[in-house]
Amino acid sequence: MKTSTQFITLALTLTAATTAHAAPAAPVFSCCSTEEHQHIARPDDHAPISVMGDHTHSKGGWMLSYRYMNMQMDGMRNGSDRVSSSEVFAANYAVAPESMTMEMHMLGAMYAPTEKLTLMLMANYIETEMDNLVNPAVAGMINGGESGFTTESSGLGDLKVSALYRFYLEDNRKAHFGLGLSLPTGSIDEKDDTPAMGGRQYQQLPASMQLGSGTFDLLPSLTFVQQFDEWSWGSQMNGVIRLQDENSNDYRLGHQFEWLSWAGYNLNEWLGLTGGLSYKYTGELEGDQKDVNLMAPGMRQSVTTAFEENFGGQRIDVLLGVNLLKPSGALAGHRLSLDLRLQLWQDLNGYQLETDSTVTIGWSKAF
Ligand SMILES: [Cu+2]
Repeated sequence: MKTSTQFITLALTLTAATTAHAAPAAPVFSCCSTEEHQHIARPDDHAPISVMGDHTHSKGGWMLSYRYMNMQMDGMRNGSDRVSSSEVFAANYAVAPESMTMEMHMLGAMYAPTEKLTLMLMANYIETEMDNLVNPAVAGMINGGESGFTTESSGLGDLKVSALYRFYLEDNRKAHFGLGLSLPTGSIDEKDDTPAMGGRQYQQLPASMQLGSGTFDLLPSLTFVQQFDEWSWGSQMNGVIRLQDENSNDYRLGHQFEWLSWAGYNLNEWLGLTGGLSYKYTGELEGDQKDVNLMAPGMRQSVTTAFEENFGGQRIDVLLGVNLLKPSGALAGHRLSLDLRLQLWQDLNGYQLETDSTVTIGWSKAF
């Protein structure tokens, strides 16, 4: 009963928490505290595992992490409305994406050379798979009469280097900003067998199936966290700014902006629950994607993902997660986390696959 009351209080105070001084705040910071405080890790030291750059480390602190992410996209939208494949065909496209899975394996390292500065490095390996439907009116001409086909790509993604600087620490509140650089190490030249006049051909895949952005991207962020005895909350704004007008394939992905807030509640010293909301804006792709076919038989457009107007949009997700932490003993400092993002609302430019859910599972160990 006490627990449920606290949950309601937590939810109610989330939006007003900057001004909330309900209890005289004890200096409860652990992972990120100044040296005079005893280091006692707690489950909600970290935001939901899908949030990057949410915490900093004390001077000399290291952390290694592995995350696995699985994103499921199923069915198309135009704006915020669901559309069927026949509606996409009626809009003059020869091919409509049907569903897509993206899996990502992420290896991360963090190191704090000073009390205020934490450096981060993240490398990832991506696997994508997309099922497509072929317009029955052209299936005989470009796909041997088959109603669909699948494309795949896999390999290393873009390497990210970042610095987090904690500029504010007072009582139980802290804030840091981050500045990162995404290096174009991921391939943008992935190809697979796709339908063409006279049968399948090994062709350039559209941007949504490529493994990197192809551009140097700036990754700014600003994070605020406040911890109480049993719970905490935080808020982060982050962005992706493309630093180049086009990559080597003549296009660039849209800029991104995300604002998310979360709350964490510790059921005990090793188990914490997290919940939150995320708003994300993605701009349109710009440019024509080199070597991606635009035309199909009968004066039709090829596939929705070949056209820049079918990229970008806005979305709101709800985040639900668990943080498991071993505070002491043989496995002290090992952390297991799970985070589920579910779509509440999406408004997509043009015709695009909707993102239904993203699961992230992670392990980390601080030294
Ligand atoms: Cu860390």
